[in-house]
Amino acid sequence: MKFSPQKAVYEVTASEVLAPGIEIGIENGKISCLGTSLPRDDRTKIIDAKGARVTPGGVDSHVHFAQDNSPTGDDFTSGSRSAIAGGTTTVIAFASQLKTETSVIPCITEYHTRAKDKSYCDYSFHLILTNPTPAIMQTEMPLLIKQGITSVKLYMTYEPLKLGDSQLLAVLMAARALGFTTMVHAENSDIISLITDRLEAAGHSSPYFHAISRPQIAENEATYRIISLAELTDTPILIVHMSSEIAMRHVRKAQTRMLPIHAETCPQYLFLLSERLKGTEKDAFEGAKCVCSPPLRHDPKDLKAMWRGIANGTFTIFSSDHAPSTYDHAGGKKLGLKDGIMRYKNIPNGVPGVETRLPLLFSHAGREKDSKLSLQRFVQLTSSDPAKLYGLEGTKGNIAPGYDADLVIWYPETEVGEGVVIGQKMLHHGVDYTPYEGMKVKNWPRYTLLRGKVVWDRDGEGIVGDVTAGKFLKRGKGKIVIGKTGGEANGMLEGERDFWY
Ligand code: DUC
Ligand code: ZN
Ligand code: ZN
Ligand code: ZN
Repeated sequence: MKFSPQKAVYEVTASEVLAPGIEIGIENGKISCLGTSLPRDDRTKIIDAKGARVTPGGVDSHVHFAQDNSPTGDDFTSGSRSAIAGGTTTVIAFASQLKTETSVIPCITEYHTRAKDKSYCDYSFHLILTNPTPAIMQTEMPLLIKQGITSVKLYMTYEPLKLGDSQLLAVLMAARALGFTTMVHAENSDIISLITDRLEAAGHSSPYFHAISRPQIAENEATYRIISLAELTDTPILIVHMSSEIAMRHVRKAQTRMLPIHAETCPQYLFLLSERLKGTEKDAFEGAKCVCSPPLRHDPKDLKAMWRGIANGTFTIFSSDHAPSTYDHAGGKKLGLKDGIMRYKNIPNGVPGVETRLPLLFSHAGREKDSKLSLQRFVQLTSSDPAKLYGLEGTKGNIAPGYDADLVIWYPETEVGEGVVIGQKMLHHGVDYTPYEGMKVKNWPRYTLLRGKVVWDRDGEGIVGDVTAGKFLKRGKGKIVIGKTGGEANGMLEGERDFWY
């Protein structure tokens, strides 16, 4: 399908903001106006979206593409292709510093090379900081911010990545001074090591024991600790990929005190349980397909708790944490299977999900009795709030004049009929499985538009976008979505902080 670059009008009957019958006018890739009976001429291309829902293009602010530590996973081409087929038009991937690197500039340059002219959707990077030296924090971070890289991810676990409390504090102090956004992987490293060593000694090493080795208490402790450090330094944070209620409660309590503590969860923690790690009768190692961290939890109650956080606002972001490795490949998940012996410790962590993220959640959004969240909440979690938190407000995540015309048009429900059954065969990622095989969703994006151009046409040719179309997004500083800085921290006297702050 081709569009005149000059002007296009899309009739829609509903979106998160629009009344039925409102048209969306698009010029030069941007939304130019919303209204009824918009002017049109013979160059105008029209999509009739009567009866459909139109939502802003998905912003997936947590994906791992072309990262060194998942060599059999997706690169920018396969990952972004998968993104647009599932309604996501912006991804924020990671550029990962090695512990031995004393400058992050070469790392950023390298990741730009991996993405440039190789992406179907727009993209940016978060920097994974594993060695936050004073020089990097004082000299290089301001430079990166100028270049539009305004967020970092910190790990509290994994030997090659983790930071100690003094390093976490140093980054938080720099974040407060410079205004970048800090994401944190919160799990207690020593708890995991202790259990892992003891499981190994007892001969428990199949994929299921991955979940046993990372109990909720490990997430709970690290979550409370990083919230305390953020509170002390009065710095906003986002805790990524949360999986357990006990940890989520710390977030909720902090938010109630108006602290800027944000949290993210992912599809795997809403839909999958640890029993999946046991694999199949035919092949116990199949459980490796569902190894991710934090791990899948044991009880349906755990899933329910995450759904509560989705609906009640505890979570600011619903991302995919798309971090797959190929299953049937010696260098992928099969690293955990050697000479017939399963060793979960060696299975790369992470599942695919960039393409299924929106359809899975959209299926539960609406006004029906069994809906778990409203359509507006769906848009906040998957598009508008990640755009705000990571400095893309004004460009991405909204259907309003001036914003990029990134849109998803969903089938009118009457046309979907029986819905869509998810299967590896229909997906566009580069890996060889989906953990959602056989799961039914109500809808699938009919069209995805990136800056006014159709890039995904489900009933037509499928992927119709251009692999060089994705642009690097120079992001501004993120906006706090929940709480505020300057709040009164627990356990500190008023004014006490002023002596050193
Ligand atoms: N953390 C992530 O963010 N993704 C995959 C694995 C992990 O530990
Ligand atoms: Zn590097
Ligand atoms: Zn992580
Ligand atoms: Zn991740």
